[in-house]
Amino acid sequence: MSPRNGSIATAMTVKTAFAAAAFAALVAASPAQAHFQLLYTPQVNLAKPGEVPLKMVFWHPMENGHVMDMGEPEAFFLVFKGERQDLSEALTPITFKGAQNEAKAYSASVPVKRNGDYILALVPAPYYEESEDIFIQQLTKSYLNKGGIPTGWSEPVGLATEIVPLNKPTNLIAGSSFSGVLLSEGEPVPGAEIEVEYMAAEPDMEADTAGAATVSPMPGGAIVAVTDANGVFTFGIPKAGFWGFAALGSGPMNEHEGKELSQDAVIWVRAHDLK
Ligand SMILES: [Cu+2]
Repeated sequence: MSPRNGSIATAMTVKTAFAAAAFAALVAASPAQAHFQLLYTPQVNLAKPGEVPLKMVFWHPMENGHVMDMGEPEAFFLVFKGERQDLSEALTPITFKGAQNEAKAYSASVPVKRNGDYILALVPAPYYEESEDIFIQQLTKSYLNKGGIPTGWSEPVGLATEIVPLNKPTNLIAGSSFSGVLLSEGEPVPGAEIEVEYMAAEPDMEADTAGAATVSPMPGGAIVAVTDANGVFTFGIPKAGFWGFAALGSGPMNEHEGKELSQDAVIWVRAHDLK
């Protein structure tokens, strides 16, 4: 709109609104709020056999922020009692709607029959982050358990980089702590930064969208822990819900299509209130 077609005051108001929207988008995309690849289902402790619905979204889940387009994943599988089962056929493209935008994401339905731990792993396609001129690939794990029987949640699944839990990842208590060991090509990574994020806006499994965030991002930016000499980090879990831990650039691959690649390790764990 130009001032000739309306009052100068109207034009100014429109301009101010545009500037505010642009600023909001800039803030949302700032690296202070971490991107996290989701591999999500609301119910991780299962009593009965059945099909478990999963959502894979590349997102800023702590503030229901900007959603990024996912390409076709390179791999999607589960490990049950040491046996790897390919799930790539189960991937279905969806559109996920965040508070600010919508983007390409994936859903899947995974059959769970026997008791034990199911380790889910997703190797997404590298994502091009224009603001940083780099590719990001977050190798992501999450966990299901059926029947309360432990059968190997503490085992690595052989990703190029991964976080291996040292506490049962489906059964943490809010107020206790979570420890993990960061591996790159199977070896512990000392001195690595681990970003921590709370899933404040849990996806709606029917609508492929999310409600308002239940908590605010931290005023000081990302929550960070650092791995010790043995590649181990620990974080006190203050609240029930899903917690994500991401090691940035811990993987062996550092280039994709001639540009820098950040190959990250992400793990999601579930904390419950002690009632
Ligand atoms: Cu981001």
